[in-house]
Amino acid sequence: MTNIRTRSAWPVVAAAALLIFGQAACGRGSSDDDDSDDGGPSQGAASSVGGSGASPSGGSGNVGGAVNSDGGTGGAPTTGGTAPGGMAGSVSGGGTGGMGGMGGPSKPIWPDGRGPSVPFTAYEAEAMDTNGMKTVPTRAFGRISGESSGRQAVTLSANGHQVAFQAKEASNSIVVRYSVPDGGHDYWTTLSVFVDGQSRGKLELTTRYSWTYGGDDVFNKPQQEDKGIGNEHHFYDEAHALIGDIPAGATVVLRKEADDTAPNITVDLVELELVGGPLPQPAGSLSLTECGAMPDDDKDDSGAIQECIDQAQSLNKVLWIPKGKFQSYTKTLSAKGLTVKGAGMWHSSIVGFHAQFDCWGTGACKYYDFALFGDTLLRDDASPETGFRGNLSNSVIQNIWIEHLKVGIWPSKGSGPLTVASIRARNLMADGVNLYNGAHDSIVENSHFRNTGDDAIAAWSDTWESPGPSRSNVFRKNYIQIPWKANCFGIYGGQDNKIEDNVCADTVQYPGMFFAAQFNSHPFTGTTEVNRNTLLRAGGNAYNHTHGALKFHADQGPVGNVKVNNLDIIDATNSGVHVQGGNTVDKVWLDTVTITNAGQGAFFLNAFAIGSLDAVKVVSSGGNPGVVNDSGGKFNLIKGEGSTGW
Ligand SMILES: [Ca+2]
Ligand SMILES: [Ca+2]
Repeated sequence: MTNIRTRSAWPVVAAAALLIFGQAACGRGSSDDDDSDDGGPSQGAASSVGGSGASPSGGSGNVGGAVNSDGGTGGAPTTGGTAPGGMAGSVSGGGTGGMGGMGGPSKPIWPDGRGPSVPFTAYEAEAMDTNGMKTVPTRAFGRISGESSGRQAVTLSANGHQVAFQAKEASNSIVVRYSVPDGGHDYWTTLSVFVDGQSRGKLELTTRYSWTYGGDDVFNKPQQEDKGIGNEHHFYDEAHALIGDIPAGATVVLRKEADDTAPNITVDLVELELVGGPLPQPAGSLSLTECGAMPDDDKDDSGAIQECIDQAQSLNKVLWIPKGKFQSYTKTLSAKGLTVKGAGMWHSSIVGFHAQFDCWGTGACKYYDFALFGDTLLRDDASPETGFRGNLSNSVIQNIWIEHLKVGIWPSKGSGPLTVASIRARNLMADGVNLYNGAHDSIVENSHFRNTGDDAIAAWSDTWESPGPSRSNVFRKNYIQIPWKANCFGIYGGQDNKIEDNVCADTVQYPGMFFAAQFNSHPFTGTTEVNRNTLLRAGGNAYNHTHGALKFHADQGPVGNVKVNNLDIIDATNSGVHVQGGNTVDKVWLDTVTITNAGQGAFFLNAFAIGSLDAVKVVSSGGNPGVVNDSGGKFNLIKGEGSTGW
């Protein structure tokens, strides 16, 4: 069915919105306690689409083309049974031969000019040499492959199992995306790292931030941690470390040794990066240590950091975060018109549950070159847990690493302009960046998002006490991987927003790009432009529905004024382009779009879909290239010049 909505999410959204308003009105004094400015767009998004918790059917969701090279099964998750956690169970009896001749891409395929320029190189585990077992590729929800980059990983289940690969470039750091069986929030284990045969120590692994349970209807409830309700998902987390020089051509090995005691360790991918030394302290800046903050001692620095923030503001100085790990355990940090700089995202970090900055007053908060490593264990939309929030007008967030928070960046309504550049937002419980309710003239660029628990990048034009639609925002040159819920891009109404030169890969349950009249959004006005993007293995199954890679959902109202140019949709899990909802979709133009190896058709027009869509130079090939039209003739797909294959 289309257009079914449950209202259960609305009280949550409304509560969050109220708190946002309260924060804006109260300023800093109360903001430490009640500044809940995240809340809910996409949680809204996810929960209000309709349906109840049932796990999506794997079925057609696994058709998606080249990835499913597992010998003619159509990619259906048929092998492996149900080992604990649904992970090792996906290991095929075929052992290391699973990928056949494909070899596995060591990095995604996208046209030049799309995606960010990043300093790291990614290596997919399934392309490495291994004596472990490659997982069977699948798009199915609840299977570890389904949440894997490239939809495949390698499980090391015995001592001595390893993955090995050659570093293409000189490096000195490592990031490992891994999964281990759920041991709870206090479970820590290790994985051994070797370079050219020499030990480089052990990475610390944990299940503190991974593993969520239940269907679509419990994602924001306490039961999300209850193993007993099954439906496990959200398997992955990441470890990172500076491990000393790795020459180009060196052999890097990740091995499960006897004292790496997890029952098994699944490795999805590795990133290597040559990290520069710590940046120097800016002249005239105020260092955290001058206020008594002490790094690397596991003792709370919240008070000292706030003292330094207050001093830096009154003295009009830059606040300096030296090299080291500072703790913010007890108090969210409140800034106003402040510039904060660190020694680099690998060198300076603020850690702990309150590794969060609230910007208040007139905004103008600028943050550069450090990391926020939070301690959010579950999704609770009554709790803020947002890395950067508040009035982010005339603000900058650049070269920042955000991890293990609920939300990365969520400006208060009406914020802008904000520049978000070259950030890494990973392993979150909800959105990466949400330009909420009237956020305007802001840019999110050259950034990397992975494993967000909701939209990686959203513009939610909520109408609640709104200053107007979210407008004139630009999302460009980003690389988004594997949101474990919701979309790479979620655009809920708005005016004149642009999505350009991005790459989105491996959405687990939902579209790569989602344009929806939903969550009481303003209408789509002006022109929403979507230029030169790539969607790889996007789309998925949720709420008992198959979702296309590019989706228009006229849920609460019409969707239109959207121009899509130069889009490549590759190996869509379901349809390439999807139209749903009982309201009109019109003034949607596709021009120069390739749809390759779609699982469910180039187009999927839901029952009750009405309106029209213009498709010029839309070329579909491979997979299921045709049109699935359930609209009963009420939706007019206009096949323009140069369109073939469907
Ligand atoms: Ca992988
Ligand atoms: Ca400390």
